[in-house]
Amino acid sequence: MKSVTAYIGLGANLGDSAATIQAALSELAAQPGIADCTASPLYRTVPIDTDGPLFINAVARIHTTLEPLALLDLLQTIENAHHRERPYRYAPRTLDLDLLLMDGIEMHGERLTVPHPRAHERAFVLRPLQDLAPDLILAQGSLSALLAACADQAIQRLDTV
Ligand code: PH2
Ligand code: MG
Ligand code: MG
Repeated sequence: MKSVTAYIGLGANLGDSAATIQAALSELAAQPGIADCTASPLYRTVPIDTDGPLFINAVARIHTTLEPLALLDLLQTIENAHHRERPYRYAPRTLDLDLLLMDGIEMHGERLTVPHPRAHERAFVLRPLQDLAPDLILAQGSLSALLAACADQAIQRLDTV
């Protein structure tokens, strides 16, 4: 496949979440078929649609020659390497890597839906995405308009000195 731009959402709320997100970013950048990995700042966020510890979230932009399902396999391999467990939906997790967007790709499959069906209503995705791509427009609207609609979702940028 020709190289396309894709955006990956990273989240964690078990263990040393910030360290896990940083490690996952390095691992992602080192994969064959992935180039030019650029990370947003990290954010501390309140859990949405679930409870449990606060999350650390970020978004990465990559260029990839991988097909969507091959990229998903790779993301799940990295999650599993960080001992990701799935006891129930939205359970606290050591690492969650979600394929958010992929240039020119729209798919609705059993394993994977792209664009991510809930990205547009989650500040923990939209805010770091805005850092990487301020002019990006999703099907549901501009990032700034979508962010204004989820202003009630607490999110705090971590200052990396
Ligand atoms: N992920 C979820 C559900 N809720 N809330 C925050 N703040 N961050 C997440 O990454 C997150 C969530 C499902 O994957
Ligand atoms: Mg997720
Ligand atoms: Mg996930």
